[in-house]
Amino acid sequence: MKRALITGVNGQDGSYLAELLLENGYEVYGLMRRKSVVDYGNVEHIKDKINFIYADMQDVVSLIRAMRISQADEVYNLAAQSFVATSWDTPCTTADIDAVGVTNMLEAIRVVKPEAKFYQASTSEMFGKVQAIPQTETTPFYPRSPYGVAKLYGYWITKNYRESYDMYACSGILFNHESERRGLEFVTRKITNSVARIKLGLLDHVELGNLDAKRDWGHSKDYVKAMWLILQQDKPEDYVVATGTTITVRDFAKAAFKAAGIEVEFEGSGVDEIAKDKATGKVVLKVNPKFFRPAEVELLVGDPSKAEKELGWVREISFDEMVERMVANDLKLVEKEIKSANL
Ligand code: G4F
Repeated sequence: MKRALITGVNGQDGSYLAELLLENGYEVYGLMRRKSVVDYGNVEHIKDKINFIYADMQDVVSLIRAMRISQADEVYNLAAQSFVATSWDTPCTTADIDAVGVTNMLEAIRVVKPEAKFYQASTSEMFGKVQAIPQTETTPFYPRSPYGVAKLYGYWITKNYRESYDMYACSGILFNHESERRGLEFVTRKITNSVARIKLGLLDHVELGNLDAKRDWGHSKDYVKAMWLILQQDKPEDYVVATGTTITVRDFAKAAFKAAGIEVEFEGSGVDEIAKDKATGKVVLKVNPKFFRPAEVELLVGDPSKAEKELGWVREISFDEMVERMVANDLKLVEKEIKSANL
C-alpha cells in the first residue's frame, strides 16, 4: 500500500486528491493546522479515512515529524495562502507559507525520506503579465502579486532540490481550477453563489471588480488527476495543466446566470458597467472598484499539450458543465439555508 501525505488536505484540491488516492488504495495522511474549532472543511465526508497530523508549513520541525509519522512515498504540497487579493494585505505571511514553506517541506523530505516523490502546486499566476500566448512550460515568468512572487520561489526551489539532490521533485503549473468546493472569495464561486441568492430572492445584485480579466478555467477534479500522474512518471518534470481556452469574468457571469435560467445583458463600461435581467429589467450585477487589484493579471491561457502527450491527461468536465454543476450546487445550498432559517 502506497502512502501519501497531502498538505492543504481540507481545501478544494486536497479533498478531490484525497478521494482519488483513497480510491487507488493509498494510505492518506493529511496535515491539519490547529484551530480553536476543529474544521475538516472539504474532507468532512471522508475524515475517518484520513490520518491527520498537526503541523504547519512555517514550522519545519512539525513537517519532519509529519514525514516520520507518515513515511510518505508521495508528498503533495497543496497548502498555501492561495487568495491572490489577500497577498497584498499579508505579503510576509504569504511568502512564509507559499515560498519558505516549500523549502521547509523539501528539507523535511530530504532529512527523513529523500526517495519520496514531491509535487509542488505551482500556478499560472507566475506568468502574470504574460510574455507569450498561450503559456507553456518554457514561457518566461512575470508575477504580478506577492502571491505570484512567492509561488515563483516555490517553483524554483523545487527545481533546485531536483537538480541539487537528485530528488523526484516537480511542479504542476496549474491554471485556474474551480468546483462546487471552491471558497466563496474566488470570483467563480462568488458569482455562482450570488446567482443562486439572486434567483431565490435573497440578494438584489452581485458586485464584482475587473470584468475584462480572462482566465483559463477547468474543474479541480480533472486537475488533481494530473497531479497524481505527474508523480507516476519515470523522471521528474514540470507540466502546464490547462484547458487551452480563455474566458472573461463577464462571460463567466453570463454563463452562471444562464445556468440559473436568467438571461442577462451588459451595458455601460468601466466602473459604470452593469448587467440587467432581460426579463425583468432589474440590475443583477454592478462593478465595484473596491475589488480591483493593485496590479492585475489580464489574460491567462495555457497550452496543455505536454501533459496530454506525456501524461495521457484528459479533461473530462467542460466549462459549461462546470458552471452548471456549481450553480446547481449553490441553488441547493441556498434552498437549504432558506428552509433551515424558515425564511
Ligand atoms: O478567482 P480569482 O480570485 O482567482 P485568481 O486571482 O485568478 O487566482 C486563482 O487562480 C490561480 C491560478 O492562476 C491560483 F494560483 C490562485 O491560488 C487562485 O486559485 O480572480 C480571478 C479574476 C481576477 O482577475 C480578478 O481581478 O477575477 C477578477 N475579479 C473580478 N471581480 C474578481 C472579482 N476576483 C475576485 N476574487 N472577486 C471579485 O469580485
